[in-house]
Amino acid sequence: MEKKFKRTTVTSALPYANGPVHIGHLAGVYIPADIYVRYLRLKKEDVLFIGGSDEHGVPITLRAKKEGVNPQEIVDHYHKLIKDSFKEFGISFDVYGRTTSKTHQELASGFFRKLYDKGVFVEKTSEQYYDEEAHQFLADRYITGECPYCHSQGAYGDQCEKCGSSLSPEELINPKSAISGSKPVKRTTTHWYLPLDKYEPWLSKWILEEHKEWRPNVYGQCKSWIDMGLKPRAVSRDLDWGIPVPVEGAEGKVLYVWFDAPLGYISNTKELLPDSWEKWWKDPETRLIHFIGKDNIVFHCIVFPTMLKAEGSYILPDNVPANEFLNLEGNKISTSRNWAVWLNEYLVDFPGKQDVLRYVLTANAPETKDNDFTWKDFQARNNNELVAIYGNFVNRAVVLTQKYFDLKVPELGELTELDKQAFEDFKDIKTKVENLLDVFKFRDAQKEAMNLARIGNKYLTDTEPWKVAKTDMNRVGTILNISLQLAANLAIVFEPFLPFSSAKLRKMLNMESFDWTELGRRNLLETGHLLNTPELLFEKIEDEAVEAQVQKLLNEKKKNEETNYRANQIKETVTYEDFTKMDIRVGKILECQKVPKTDKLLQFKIDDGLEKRTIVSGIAKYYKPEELIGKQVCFVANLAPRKLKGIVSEGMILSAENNDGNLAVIMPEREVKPGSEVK
Ligand code: B3M
Ligand code: ZN
Repeated sequence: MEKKFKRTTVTSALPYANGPVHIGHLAGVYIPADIYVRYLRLKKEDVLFIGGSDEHGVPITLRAKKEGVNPQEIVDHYHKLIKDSFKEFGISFDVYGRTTSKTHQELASGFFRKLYDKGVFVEKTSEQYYDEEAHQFLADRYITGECPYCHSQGAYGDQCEKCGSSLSPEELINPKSAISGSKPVKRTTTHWYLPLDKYEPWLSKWILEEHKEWRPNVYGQCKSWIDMGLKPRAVSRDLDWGIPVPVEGAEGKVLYVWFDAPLGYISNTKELLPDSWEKWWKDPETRLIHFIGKDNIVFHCIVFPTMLKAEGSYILPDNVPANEFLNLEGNKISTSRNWAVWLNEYLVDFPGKQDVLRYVLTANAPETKDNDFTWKDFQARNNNELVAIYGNFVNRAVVLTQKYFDLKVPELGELTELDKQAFEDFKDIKTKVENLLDVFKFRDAQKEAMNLARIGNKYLTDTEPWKVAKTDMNRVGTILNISLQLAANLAIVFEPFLPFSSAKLRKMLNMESFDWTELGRRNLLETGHLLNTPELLFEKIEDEAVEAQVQKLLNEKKKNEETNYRANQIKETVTYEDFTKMDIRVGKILECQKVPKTDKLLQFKIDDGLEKRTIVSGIAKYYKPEELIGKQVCFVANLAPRKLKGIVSEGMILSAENNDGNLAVIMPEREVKPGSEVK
C-alpha cells in the first residue's frame, strides 16, 4: 500500500464496564485490532493503540440497581477485570483508560459546549415516559412491557431480546417502569439533538462516494441508514449517571452515552500524551482506524464523524473494519443467559493457552458473516494445526539440531531441487501477508502464516534428515539450516497473531532482534549461531478438557430453561366475568404468507364463521405458510385491532410456548365449525 500517512491512530470499541469480556469481544474487535497494531509496530510505523472502558450508560445503572450498589462500584470492579483480561491475552494497548476519568469528563463536556456554542444542536421539547414514584424520566431501557411482535413479556423500550425487534417505548403493550414497577406517565422534557439530517448530503458523499473500499457489511449498513433518511438524534438524557450537560438550566441531564463514549478515544489519548495528543487526532497526515463490532457501525460511521465534522478541527476515520458476530455452539452469545466463554474463566481452565484462543478466533473470525465457535473446532485446530503443523515442525528442526549439531546452526551446503523449492515457496511470504493485513483480512493472513509452517513440515518429511544422518552429515546440515531459517521466519510472521508463541520461539532460536522487513530472507540465522534448548510450543488438548467445557454450557442451558419456566409464573387471579370478556374462537386458515421484509411475521386470512379477517402473527420462525393453510386455529376475536408493519391485525392466534421459546399453534382436537367459541 502506498504510504501517504505519517502515523496511525487505532481505536477499539470501549466495552461497557458492567460485566467481564468474552470470546465474542475478542474475536470481533480486540484480536483483529491487536494483530493490526502489532503488524504496524513490527514495520516500525508510528502507531498508537487506544482502548478503555465505557463507564456510562443505562446498562451500568441497571446493574448497579440490581446489585444494590452505586454505579461507580460496578465500573471500578469491571474496569479492572476487563483491563486485566486484555493484558493476559496480549492485547497491546498503549493506553487503557476510562470514561469516568477527569480528563474525559472535561474533554467531553468541552466538546459538547463547543458544538452548543456553534449552534450545531437543535433543541426540542417532547413527551417522554416519566416514573412518578421514582421521580425520574425513564430511558428506553428502563421501560419494559409486552413485545408487540412476539408478545413475550419483559421486552425493553428499545428492543425485544426475545425476537430481536427494535422498538420504541410507545410500542410496548402495558409499559412498566423497571425502577418502581409503576405505570409510567408522559411528561415533557427538553433535549439537544444532533441534526444528522443536515449532514446527510455530506455523509452521503464522504461515505458512499469516497469510501467504497470499506468492507461490504459496513458500507452496506451505512448506505441503508442514509437511504432511509437520517433523523436528528438526541445527545442528552434525563439520568443521574453520566457527564452533566454543560448548559445552564440543564440540571438532571447528562450527555447521551453514545455522545461521550467515542470521545473517550480522544481523552484516553490525552491521558497518555497530555502534550502531544493532538497530532494523533487533528493532523491530516494521521490515519484513524476504528475496530468495532457490527452493532456499533452507525455510531462510528455516521454519528461520531458528524460530531467531529461539526466541531471542525478533527480528522475523520479512514476505515472502520467492523466484524459480524461470533456465536457459541450454534447460539447467540448472551451475557444475561451466561451463554459465553468468559476470558477470565478460560484462563483458569486453560492456563498459558492464550495463543490457542487467539489462533482459533482468528481462524474463525466473523469478518464477512456471523461465525460459530465450537469446542470441537477449538480442539481440532489446536491438535491438527498448532501442534501437528507449526509446533511439530519447529520442534523437529530444533531437536535435530540439538542432536546432530549441539544446538549450533549448521552450514548451508550445495542446494538440491527440494531445497530450492523450499526457498522459492517462502520468499513471497512478506508480500502475501502484507497484502492481506493492509486490507484487514486477518483470517487469510493467518492462513498464509500457517502455510509457511506447512511448507517446513513437508520439507522435513520429504528430505528425511534423520535417515540421511546415517550417511551424509553435510547434507543434514543443509536441511537443518534451511529448516531453522524457516522457523525464524515463522517467529516473525506469527508475531502479530500469536505473540506468546513467537516470543517462546524467538527465545528458542536465540533471536535477539527481529524485524518485519527481514521476513522472507533465507539467512536470518548465521552459521554457528547457538540455539537454546528446545521447548514445546503447543500441547495437545485432550477430549476430557473440551467435554468439560461443553458440559458447562449444557448445564447453563438447563439452568436457563428452568429459570424461564419459573419466571413464567401464574398471573394474578381474575374473576369468571373477566374471563368471559375474552372472545376466543376457532377459525380456519384460508391464506397465509410471509410479511415482506420481516423474518418473524406471517399474515393470515381466516374464516371466522362470518367473514374473512386478517391476522398478523409472529410465528414465521416456527411454521412455513403452506403447513398452516387449511388448518383450524384458536384466536382472540375481540382484541382491539393493531397495526403491525403497516398491516391491521384483527385478533391474535393462540399458541403455546415451549421452555426454549419454540411456539406451537393451538388447534382443536377435531374439526369444528369456524366461529365456534372456545370456553
Ligand atoms: N460500549 C457498546 C458496546 O460495548 C459501547 C461501545 C462504545 S465505543 C465508543 O458494544
Ligand atoms: Zn418480541
